[in-house]
Amino acid sequence: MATTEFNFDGLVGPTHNYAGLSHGNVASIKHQHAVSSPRTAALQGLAKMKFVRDLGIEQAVLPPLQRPNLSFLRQIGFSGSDTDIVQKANKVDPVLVAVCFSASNMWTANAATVSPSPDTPDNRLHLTPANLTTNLHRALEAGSTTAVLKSVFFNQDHFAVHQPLHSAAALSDEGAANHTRLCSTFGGPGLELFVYGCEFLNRSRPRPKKFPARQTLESCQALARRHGLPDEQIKLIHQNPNAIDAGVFHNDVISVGHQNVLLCHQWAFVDQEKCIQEIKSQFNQICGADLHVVSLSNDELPISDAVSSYLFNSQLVTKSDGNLALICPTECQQNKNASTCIQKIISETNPISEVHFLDLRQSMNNGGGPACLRLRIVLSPDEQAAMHQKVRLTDELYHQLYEWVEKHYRESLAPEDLLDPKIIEESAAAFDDLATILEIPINEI
Ligand code: SUG
Repeated sequence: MATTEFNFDGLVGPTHNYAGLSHGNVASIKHQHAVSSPRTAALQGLAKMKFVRDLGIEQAVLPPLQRPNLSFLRQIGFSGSDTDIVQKANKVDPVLVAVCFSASNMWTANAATVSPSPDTPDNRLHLTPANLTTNLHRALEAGSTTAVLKSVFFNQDHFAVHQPLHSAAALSDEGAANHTRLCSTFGGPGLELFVYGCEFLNRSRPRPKKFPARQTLESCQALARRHGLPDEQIKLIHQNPNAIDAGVFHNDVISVGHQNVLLCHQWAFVDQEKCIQEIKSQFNQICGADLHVVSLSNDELPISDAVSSYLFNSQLVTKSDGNLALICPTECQQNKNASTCIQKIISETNPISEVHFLDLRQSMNNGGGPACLRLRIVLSPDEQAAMHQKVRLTDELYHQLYEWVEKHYRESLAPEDLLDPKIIEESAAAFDDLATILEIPINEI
């Protein structure tokens, strides 16, 4: 056993639906009110977890949060039976119902920012759950995600699970989707890139005009301070505001980094050439090696194709032979420019040697590709032994979860189905069973 990277994927919850809740997320808006398939969504997610594990990469699962979130409706003043409050909320605004049913915590790249122990002064793994302040349905995840992470990483000798940053626009934080750790070896020191969409307190700096910047400089600085990261091991990077306005609502829609590779679009960052040079030299100083930067021009991959294909939301993973594999959504195969770029990437001289395409259409329709569905956590052998063991994806757990989905999930879910009183009971039964399978009291969190 060595220090290695685990992918913690979010298990899709039984109320997965298309509500068009995310302003600035092109796919979410496009599929508003479409009929979803929670069962297919969950099985596609499980198939990805199994695929990654079968490549020889450590895989674990994070549970969905219990939905509908009826305590949210009660907290904003609705009263009566469970069924009553959903009906009452629907009369006020159906969006409130969609918010309380959203299964959005499946995108665990937004669960937290993670600094592994080789980077931190107290040699503990630090996690700060994201406050997800920008969107109401996502902001509701923060408290429960904190509780879930505390139950998985309960051992305080090894792990520090912080509280989310204050839920305020100036500290808006969307977690690992805007954070990348580069390194030579997982157990060696890393360079942590924090990408922000705006400087909230400095209005003179460029910011997007059309869509929200979901991550602020102020939150990035706070995260790095909290995790105790030395200045020389962090790089604060300004995301290109025009990219946000083109539908790049998180940095992981326009760049992906893994170990000694950074794959990005030419319009990912402000003042990109200078920024890349700085990242390269900082990487060299910390890791004593060269960083491979693979940059795609807008001629090769127009930004609209980057957004529709989600090429940069692919996962880069290290296989046991040391080569990197790119795990792309099938949309990349169907997009001519994306597929040409991928062929070029794997034939050029860089550590990426193979590509795999996975069908994640159910999640993609809400703007969630392969990389959105996973939270990367580097763990030493002692840390691996100290975390909650039931979340590690074994053959047994895969089969248990597969059967659990088949037993509890609906084949399809239309917007009006959220008003069906039976769905509340069905969902509660699913969470009771899941609590037993994962040995996490997810039904009480
Ligand atoms: O926050 N979609 C999510 C997608 C998150 C993708 N994550 C990363 N890029 N890492 C979001 O916009 C859509 C929900 C709806 O419309 O029903 C949604 O929340």
